[in-house]
Amino acid sequence: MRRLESVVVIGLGYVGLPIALLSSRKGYQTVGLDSDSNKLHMIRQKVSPINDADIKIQLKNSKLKVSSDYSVCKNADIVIICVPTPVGNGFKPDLKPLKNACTSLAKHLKPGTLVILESTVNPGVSETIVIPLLNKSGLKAGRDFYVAHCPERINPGDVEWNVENIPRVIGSLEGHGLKAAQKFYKSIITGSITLMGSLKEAEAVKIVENSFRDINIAFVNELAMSFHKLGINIVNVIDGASTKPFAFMAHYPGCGVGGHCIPVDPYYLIEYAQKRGFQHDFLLLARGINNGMPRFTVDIAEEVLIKSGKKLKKSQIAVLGLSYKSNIDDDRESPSYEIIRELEQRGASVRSYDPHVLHKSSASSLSEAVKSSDILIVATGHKEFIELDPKMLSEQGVMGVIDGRNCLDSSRFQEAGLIYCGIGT
Ligand code: SAJ
Repeated sequence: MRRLESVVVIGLGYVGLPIALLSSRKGYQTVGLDSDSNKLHMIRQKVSPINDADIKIQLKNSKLKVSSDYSVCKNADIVIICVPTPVGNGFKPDLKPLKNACTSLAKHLKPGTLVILESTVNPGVSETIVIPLLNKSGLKAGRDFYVAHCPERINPGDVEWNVENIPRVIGSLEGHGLKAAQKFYKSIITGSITLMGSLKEAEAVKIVENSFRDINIAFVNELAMSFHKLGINIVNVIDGASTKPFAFMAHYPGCGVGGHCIPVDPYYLIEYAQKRGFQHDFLLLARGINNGMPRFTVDIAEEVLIKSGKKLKKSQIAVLGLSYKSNIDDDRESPSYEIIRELEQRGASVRSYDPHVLHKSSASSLSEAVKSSDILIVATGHKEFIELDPKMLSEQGVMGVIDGRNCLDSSRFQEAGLIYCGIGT
């Protein structure tokens, strides 16, 4: 099989840009394709549109070309689709970006091209959505061009696992596509490559690994709500259970589950199975528990206020943290926004502050957010919040801190005379 030389990556987000840079660095003539002209301008100026130290460095020395013109696919041996696959209203999967990408690609697909889908989709999407749209090119998948699925596993903020060393799985419509995809990934990554028996199996792997995480988080979140009433510290219990060297994997409770993966991916499987007559009660139950954690967090804040003779209505609350996980600027599906909505619905006035998401913070500084707040809710475990000075808070009139990520040292706050309440601690 001749070495495939040229690569086009469609979608230059947190998944597409790393793989485009890697492919270019490994010697492939690589063109990144995106519809966002600002993003293309930044990349041409060697400025990273994503806040990732590694990407910033790679971009500086990269020969990656970028374009918004799908005709570049005419010269591609490999096209990697990395467009977003979010969920819309009612948590219904939104495949519009994927359909648009396939429709545009079909107009420029050349015989022999290997099309690899990296975006997360439910089982069956490659065969029932992607391939029919690409076949509109007049070429036939599996005969004139090839289709494989290699689900992305980018983990934002992870310093250990990156696009080059993360193990991957690959599924394909048929043997040639599978071999060609395996050969490509083998030439650019150091992580192991596992071949799956079909496109559907590869699609299911990603959904299952992320649903596994969601249900385990729901398990400890339910325990946290129970132990809150039982006066048992769930974090200590999880740490104790973690001393068992086998058959236990620690997850930790929090004020909610955010991000573009964990709270989203299970809905893909739920909807796909529902359409075929199976109800994933357990996945739906877990999603319900995790979606309820922002409300539980506000309940705790209300409990603390009532204990101090105050009401949530008309109280001043500071919500610290808007991104969905610590020390990154990604606020997609962040539970912080649910917490803010819930507080305002119950009549509290809210100031929000996140140094990583300043443009969406209502306060321009930590001190402005904290000033004359009755309660602080730490919704993201940013290092700036872990370093909060309890004495300063107490002097500012703060009476309580709700630690939505169980990330603070409770004793420091209690010694300063503040009421401290974690999630299940
Ligand atoms: N969370 C908890 N408790 C936990 C773990 C996470 O409440 O024990 C919350 C986080 O605060 C966050 C959300 O869940 O709001 C998601 O956190 P995450 O650590 O799962 O971060 P993600 O969304 O970046 O998930 C990615 C996923 N990677 C891919 O899909 C390629 C996921 O599969 C990884 O397991 C995860 O990173 C990881 O392990 O860091």
